[in-house]
Amino acid sequence: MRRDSQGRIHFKVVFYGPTFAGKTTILRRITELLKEAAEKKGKDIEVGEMISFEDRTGRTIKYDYVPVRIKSLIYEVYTTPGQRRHKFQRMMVLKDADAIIFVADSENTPERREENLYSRNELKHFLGSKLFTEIPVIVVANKRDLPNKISIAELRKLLGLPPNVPIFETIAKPDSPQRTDERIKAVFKTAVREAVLRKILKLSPKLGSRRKKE
Ligand SMILES: Nc1nc2c(ncn2[C@@H]2O[C@H](COP(=O)(O)OP(=O)(O)O)[C@@H](O)[C@H]2O)c(=O)[nH]1
Ligand SMILES: [Mg+2]
Repeated sequence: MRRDSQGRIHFKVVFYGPTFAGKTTILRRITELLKEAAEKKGKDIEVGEMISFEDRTGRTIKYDYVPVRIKSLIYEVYTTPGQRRHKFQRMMVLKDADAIIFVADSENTPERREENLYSRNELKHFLGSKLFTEIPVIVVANKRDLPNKISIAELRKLLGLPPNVPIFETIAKPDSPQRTDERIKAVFKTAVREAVLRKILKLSPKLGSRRKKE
């Protein structure tokens, strides 16, 4: 979270996960959906242009980025490049994240399972004990349209997720008739809500202890 020179508060939301899981595709769809909402809701929502740094095959090499204003708060949304060799770049994008959206690939092959696990372990390595505590993580199982998809129970076990962490099942593929727009919206809404809530609780610990007792 940071405050700009005009006093506006910015939150940083970062998409993380293995290469090819669908991070860029999901952010692109979120941008489109928010633009539709902005047309309807007028002054409450403002969406910038999404910037992407990709190689010739469409792989993210630095990050994707889109700024979004909802009412008085600004969300700066990034994706990380998933290929293993871009580790340093991922660390830079992750810096000061207020919420993370971890996108796992549901394809059930040994290679993709291994990529999911590698990415999850790397995130743990970067964030240590802050993972799931200080920094909220929203977990997405994308590509639920695939016939050979990993079961949610197996994915939960593979990623070692605490039982209270939900998994959002999505289909983001642009030409799929099954595309799960509502679920994709819910992923974004949950991420921004968690980012803001976590900060409020941190700034007023009394409120946090009251919340726990309830
Ligand atoms: N089958 C299927 N393919 C998807 C889905 N979402 C994205 N893709 C495809 O997966 C590939 C990688 O997506 P991309 O967003 O570039 O992945 P990233 O590396 O995580 O940013 C692209 O060909 C997408 O069209 C999905 O829900 N189902
Ligand atoms: Mg990408």
